[in-house]
Amino acid sequence: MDQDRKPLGLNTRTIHAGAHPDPATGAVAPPIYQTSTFAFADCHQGAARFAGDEDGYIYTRMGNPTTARLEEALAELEGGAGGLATSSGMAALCTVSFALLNAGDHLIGTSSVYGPSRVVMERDFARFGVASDFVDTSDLDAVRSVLRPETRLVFVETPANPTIDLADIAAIADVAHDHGALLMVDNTFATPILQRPLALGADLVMHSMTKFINGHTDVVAGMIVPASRELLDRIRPVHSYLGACMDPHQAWLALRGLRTLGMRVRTAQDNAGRIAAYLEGHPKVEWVRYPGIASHPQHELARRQMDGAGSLISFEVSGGVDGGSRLLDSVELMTLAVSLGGIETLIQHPASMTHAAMSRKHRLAAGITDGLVRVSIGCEDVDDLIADFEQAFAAV
Ligand code: LCS
Repeated sequence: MDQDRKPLGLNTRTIHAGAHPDPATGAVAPPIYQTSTFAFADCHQGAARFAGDEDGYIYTRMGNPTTARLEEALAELEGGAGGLATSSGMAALCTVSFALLNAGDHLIGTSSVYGPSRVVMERDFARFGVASDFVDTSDLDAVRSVLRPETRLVFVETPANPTIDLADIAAIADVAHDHGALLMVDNTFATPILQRPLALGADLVMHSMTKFINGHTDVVAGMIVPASRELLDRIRPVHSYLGACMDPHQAWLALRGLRTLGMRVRTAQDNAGRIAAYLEGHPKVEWVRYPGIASHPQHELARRQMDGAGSLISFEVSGGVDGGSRLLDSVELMTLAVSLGGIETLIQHPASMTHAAMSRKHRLAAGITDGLVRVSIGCEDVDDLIADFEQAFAAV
């Protein structure tokens, strides 16, 4: 490309990354290579591919052309060395950890992460000798206070699920690197449209692509994007052997969803800004947590680190759990369901749903109060969403 040309914008790249006409047919939409295996021309070629001396596909668990387009697209958008597509967000987290951690190592995580992410790291990794501490990563001193010589990984979710707390990625990257640890950021809530952790110093990004990237509530999928070729090469064999790989049809759906990511994120974010202000002014709401409003404790960090506040809001209804349950049982247009980041608005109660597997003590320490309600604002007409809140609040 012409050196003097302005770099392409994020929306343009979201639409074009990994998109090239099919070499065999010219098909503009990506073909779904729904095959488990790929024929070799002869034994020499099979051996050369296994030895890594020749490029080409072998077996879909080890790589597939449809999945490769999605990996290429995410690597480009996150600014990484490559992508490794996984069957789910949880599979991404487990694959990275399995590849990079050993017995005797220690990891630090955000106290308010997606409940199962914490449970697997805290409880299951402990069975393999990996110790962990989960702290409020919006507080740099809290991160420093649990560092050990054997800390190998700092895992940050920002914005965090479901408290919507933010962590300063650049500052934590410095702390981690000073202690010889890697920083991985779960960028599910922000997506590369709003936040690019690798440019801020993180070593790895992971996604639950089940959420915004696919965006249509019809796929479970994940992605790992290491910053360096060295990390990619360390994780790739484990990704291939562990078997948490992506199916080509799943990859095709996620690619199709990815192409409209920019528009969906912006529409949902505009709606969320209006709804956060509406909730903040509502007499039956105790508090609202949304990075786009001045009352958010890391509002300034959001402005510095993110290109927008996103579309996840948490709040507490007056009357605690009871008030919240009445609201959730009364919504009509919004759907009472876990997950997030789809085109439709989903509302849920973390203490009894997504974060129920965490102990109540850990939930409260992480700021996940019993009455916290999380809403993922979608792309509906915002007045319709506000009307739904109005009628549901009338029941509280
Ligand atoms: N990371 C974050 C930030 C998540 O929100 C989730 C799922 C995961 C990782 C795991 O991804 P999965 O394996 O489901 O693709 N979060 C969910 C939630 O809040 N409600 O239902 C799932």
